[in-house]
Amino acid sequence: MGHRLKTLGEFIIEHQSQFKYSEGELSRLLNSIKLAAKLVNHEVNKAGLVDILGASGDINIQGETQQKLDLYANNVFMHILKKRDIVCGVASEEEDDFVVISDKDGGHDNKYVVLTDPLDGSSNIDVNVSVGTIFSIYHRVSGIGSPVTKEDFLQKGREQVAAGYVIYGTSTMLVYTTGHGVNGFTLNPALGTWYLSHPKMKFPTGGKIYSINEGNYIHFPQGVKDYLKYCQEEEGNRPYTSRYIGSLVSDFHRNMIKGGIYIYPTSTKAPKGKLRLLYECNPIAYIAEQAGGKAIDGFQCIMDIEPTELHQRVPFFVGSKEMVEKAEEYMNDYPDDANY
Ligand code: AHM
Ligand code: MG
Repeated sequence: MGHRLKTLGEFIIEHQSQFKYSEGELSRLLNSIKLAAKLVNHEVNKAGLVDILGASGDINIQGETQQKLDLYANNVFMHILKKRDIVCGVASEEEDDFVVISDKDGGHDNKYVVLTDPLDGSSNIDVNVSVGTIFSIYHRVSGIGSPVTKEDFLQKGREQVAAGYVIYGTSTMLVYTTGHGVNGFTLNPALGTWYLSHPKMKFPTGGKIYSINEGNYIHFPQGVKDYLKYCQEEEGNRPYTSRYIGSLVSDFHRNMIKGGIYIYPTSTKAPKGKLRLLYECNPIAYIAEQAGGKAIDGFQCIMDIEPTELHQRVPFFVGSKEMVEKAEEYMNDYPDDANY
């Protein structure tokens, strides 16, 4: 018999000691995330079958119509995170404000906060295209024994103790880091077990994929336009290949495996970009750096940005280090664009 594949549960236990501050809580927290991911996966896979599809009609704080599955995923993650005696508060892209876990639920004595985009790219569900869950975990800065505060959530990405995403794709994967590299686990849906399928994930060198919504070209900053021209030039290993799913987790995941850059810049339509610093960019940036890549807002590292509000947006350039650095060079030709 060949060697047996390692499961996520085994992996978490083996690497328990690498978690900063943790006395086993982070392992339990990851265990609860893998359970929530399975529930969401099950529901996402049924999306074409049941009448859960389509807009639920509610508008979220950013004025976007929420899809029913967004709400479902949000509820699952909220519920599972509340009930584990680990988390003192949760902030979600789908909630207007952060959620305090009450003293009754033991929340005041818990050490961690979780920030999540429970179902990113949900406009893709109706058309059977991959979506994802993104999560980010911090140690609280406020004192144990008190309710969670906004400051616990407004920490720089550098302070993350773990981050990851689930991709509901042709197969379902959970990819995460605790600051000791990036590992990817694939779900065997028949058994409900996650197996270590992608150990120590790293961006390959010599990436050739660029991912950007080029329909917005006319609204892009000049540095981005110049970089796109560079991507399309005939020279060395260029022109690059353009690939854009419109689902951050999927675009990022492919680029990490094949080598590439994802860009969601500022534009005259979205002067601060579209993606959210806390729920989307920081966790993806942490994974990118841990996989040897880089993530910037065009000028500075995403994880060095001091957050000022929960739903803050930032321009986002993430992927293979040398590609992001090349884009950064072009951005630096227009230093005024750093003041977005
Ligand atoms: P969402 O959080 O409302 O789903 O928006 C985020 C998504 C990303 O997954 C994706 O990369 C981007 O929005 C696509 O935006 P656009 O359609 O403007 O290209
Ligand atoms: Mg999102």
